[in-house]
Amino acid sequence: MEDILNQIYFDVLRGRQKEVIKGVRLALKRNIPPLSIMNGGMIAAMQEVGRLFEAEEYYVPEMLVSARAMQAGMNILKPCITTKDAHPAGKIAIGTVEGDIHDIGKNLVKMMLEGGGFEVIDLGVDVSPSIFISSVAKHHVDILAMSALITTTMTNMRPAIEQLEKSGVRHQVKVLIGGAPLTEEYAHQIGADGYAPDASRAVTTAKSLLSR
Ligand code: B1M
Repeated sequence: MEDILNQIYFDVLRGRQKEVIKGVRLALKRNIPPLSIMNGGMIAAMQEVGRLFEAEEYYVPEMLVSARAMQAGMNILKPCITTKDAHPAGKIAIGTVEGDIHDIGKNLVKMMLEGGGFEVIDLGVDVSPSIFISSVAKHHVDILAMSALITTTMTNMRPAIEQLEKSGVRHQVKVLIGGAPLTEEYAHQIGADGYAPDASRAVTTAKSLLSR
């Protein structure tokens, strides 16, 4: 198991898309759990990509090819993680905040939420507060989920929550936030209802928000 995960790790790190696809298929064939492939192989590699970028050993093009390789691997894993439930646990609109185009984490959270029985509307990336707000009325969602990966874009969550209040729809939805630079404390500061540090905890937090 270690060998295959290591191989996937290095293939994501080097941005070798075809090899990642082959590696993930092989790992599934050998009954390695999808979440181990995700966490032990691909997410670990993206963390290293971030470290190399900070150390100026990787630049944006390298980050991008690694991101594409990871996305290709996630596409293979998706059917193993997601389910379509006739009676969804709730409806969630998810998006990456304005100014931010990072979507790997957001897509992973989406996948896990679907696996947890939620119906998920994907608003995409660079989502303005007004799009978040209009999704509440348009899709009748129970939860608005916002992701941010950059310290300068996470600040766009507060205006979205403020606009929800101004539009008079704040009471209709719970707000869940997450992304690498965020914290529980920040969630309290901006008036969000919940914070999750990773995709699995996004599912448990979403469920607990709806049972309150
Ligand atoms: Co960017 N980038 N990037 N990048 N990038 C980071 C975020 C950075 C930390 C790298 C670094 O310096 N170490 C840094 C931000 C620094 C800061 O905050 N001040 C950074 C930068 C600076 C930039 C640019 C500005 C670079 C430039 O142009 N000079 C630029 C910004 C573009 C923009 O958004 N406007 C940029 C661009 C890019 C690429 C396009 C090349 C690419 C993204 C491709 C894509 O997403 N389709 C990219 C990548 C790949 C990264 C790193 C290397 C990896 C991100 C990732 O996918 N991680 C990243 C470094 C790092 O994270 N170590 C970095 C894997 C993913 C599974 O984890 O997204 O954290 P993550 O999601 C986790 C949790 O955070 C959580 O669950 C997920 C998994 O369990 N989570 C939630 C996420 N959303 C959630 C929502 C929830 C709950 C949990 O509820 C709603």
